[in-house]
Amino acid sequence: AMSSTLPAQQEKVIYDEAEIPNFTLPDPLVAEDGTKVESAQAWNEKQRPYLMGLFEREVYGKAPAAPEKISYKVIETSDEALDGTARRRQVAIQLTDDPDGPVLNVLIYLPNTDKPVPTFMTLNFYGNASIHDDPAIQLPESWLRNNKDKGVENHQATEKIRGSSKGRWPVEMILEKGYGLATAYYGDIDPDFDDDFQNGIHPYFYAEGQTRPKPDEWGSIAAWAWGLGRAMDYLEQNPEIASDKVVVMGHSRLGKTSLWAGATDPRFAAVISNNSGCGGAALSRRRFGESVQRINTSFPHWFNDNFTQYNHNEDACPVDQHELIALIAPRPCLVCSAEEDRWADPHGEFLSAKYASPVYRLLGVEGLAAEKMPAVDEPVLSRLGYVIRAGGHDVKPIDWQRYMEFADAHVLGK
Ligand code: GTR
Repeated sequence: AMSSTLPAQQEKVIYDEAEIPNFTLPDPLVAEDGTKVESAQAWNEKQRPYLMGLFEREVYGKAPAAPEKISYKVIETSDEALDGTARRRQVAIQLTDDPDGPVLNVLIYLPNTDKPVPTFMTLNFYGNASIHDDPAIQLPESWLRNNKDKGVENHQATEKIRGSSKGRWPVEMILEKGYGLATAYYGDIDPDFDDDFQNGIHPYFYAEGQTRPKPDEWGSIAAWAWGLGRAMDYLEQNPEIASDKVVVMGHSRLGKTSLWAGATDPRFAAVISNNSGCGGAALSRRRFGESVQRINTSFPHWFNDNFTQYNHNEDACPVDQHELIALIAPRPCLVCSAEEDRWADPHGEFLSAKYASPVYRLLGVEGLAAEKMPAVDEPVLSRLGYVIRAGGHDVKPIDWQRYMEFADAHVLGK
């Protein structure tokens, strides 16, 4: 999206409920012509496609269809991974019909069982090798954000990248609970910086003469979400995976991405967003913490160009983020906040789940089982769930414990 002229640093950030402007949220159950949406059929056939079209046009941008054929190469496998406790698969998925085009490298760990494994699909920030010390994991080859501590120099991975984010990835704990973990580096799909969409996946889909996405076409979040769909194409081909039990989870910008992936791709059985904030689970109209103007200025490539119309002008947007969660209904969705991550507006994330609930109920399932913001570390694990953890913007083992408790109940039906 194009940047606004107001420098982001000059924005006053709202961190006080009393300073939130008055606003009226759009009702997900009121149709374009003002009539009430009263049946699951009316929702599925008319209202849902209408809202989906609005999010595509005004917020994330429309992504292209999946490539015609699914092509992938199994790069490496082991049935003796992690000291014999797990199976490891490394697969390169071709993202376009062009065999020389970009590939998404997916790393999969599965517990030792002969049954199809329910699996978390999660993009990562620093390459697959960053999630675990396992020396067999391939180093990422795509552009990475420089970070010496994480083992990135000159935008390239060094050996030091191995395990550098492992605190966020309790792989052994996930496998012990009977889940698989599939992960891929988001930069394989589109490097996370503003280059006018010259690198990454976008140019492969330009029409003749086109040099950047149109105002209603995909930004980077939509591209990452689309890439998750390509990973899902592969997971569906692999009989080791219970492909009807794949939970898409993401943190922060990748939490925004997991919500959009879940909304656009019904194959994801459940959706978890962690600390996703503005443009994710948080209501834009509250303008609490990160605002639409701020995010479009700091990250002009995340959303589509149309979304910049709502800088300092959130009320004009025909949708707000509770309707993004409504697009996931009736599938399970867990919204996760962190107490100190006020930039992501925990209360606004809670309210999104609350105001998506009428759609869940219309579709015959339970909505969020809380009317008021729950206390810190008192998870509300209803089918549409919400949890606020103590601490800051991060993913911790306790978060994963809650994801699995949630998935046990709503994906495995335990
Ligand atoms: C911040 C951004 C947030 C969130 C976060 C992250 O700088 O303002 O919207 O996405 O980055 O992804 O870690």
